[in-house]
Amino acid sequence: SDAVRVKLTEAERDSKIRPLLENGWKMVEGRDAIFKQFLFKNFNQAFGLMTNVALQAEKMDHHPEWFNVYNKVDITLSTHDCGGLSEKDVRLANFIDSAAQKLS
Ligand code: HBI
Repeated sequence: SDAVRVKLTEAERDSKIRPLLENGWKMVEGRDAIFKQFLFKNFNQAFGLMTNVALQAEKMDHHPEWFNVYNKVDITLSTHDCGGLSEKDVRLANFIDSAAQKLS
């Protein structure tokens, strides 16, 4: 739906983005986006996260910008449809945190 692809308000950022920032996500400099680096024990766990997230992202039609080397996965989330953070980023970020917890 289009309703979840609109930029978050300040009040929504306080209730929905702040908890993510308290859980390891960072605001990206110069861009309305969030970033988190995930560190695993090995490549299998890192790629396990990417596999779970890829299938969910496709279902949501909301795709991460990401970079993997061995046991590390860097993930940036933003919504190009609105040029910033939307509810979709919140939902995907929470899915990613939960998937990462289950793996490690
Ligand atoms: N993924 N992160 C992200 N942001 C978007 O705005 C987006 C997407 N995946 C697909 C998508 N938009 C489609 O709605 C089209 O814009 C391709």
